[in-house]
Amino acid sequence: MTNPIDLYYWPTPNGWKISIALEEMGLPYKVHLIDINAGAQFDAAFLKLSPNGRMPAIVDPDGPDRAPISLFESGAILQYLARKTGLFTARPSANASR
Ligand SMILES: N[C@@H](CCC(=O)N[C@@H](CS)C(=O)NCC(=O)O)C(=O)O
Repeated sequence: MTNPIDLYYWPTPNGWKISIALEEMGLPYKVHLIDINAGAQFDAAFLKLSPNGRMPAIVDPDGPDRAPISLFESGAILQYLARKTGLFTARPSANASR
């Protein structure tokens, strides 16, 4: 079992893409709501994770070389999760944990 991934999320199609991927990949995760209607995407702490001021973003405490990594942009997050798990990709897993 890997440590939970932190998912910075609001229920929009871009947010759903990542929550669906995490569910289908069987990865544990914790949801942190980023209320984009209230401007939470512009909070300084969130901008450190997602400098373009958009959700979704993730922090994986078990990134490459077991070091934490943060990612933003849903396409980049999906590619990272696919490579981490070896699921939904034709490429071999670089960091298989399951
Ligand atoms: N290209 C980005 C787009 C993400 C995006 O547009 N997020 C929107 C919600 S779906 C957002 O955070 N909007 C807040 C804003 O623009 O202030 C991705 O695929 O992750």
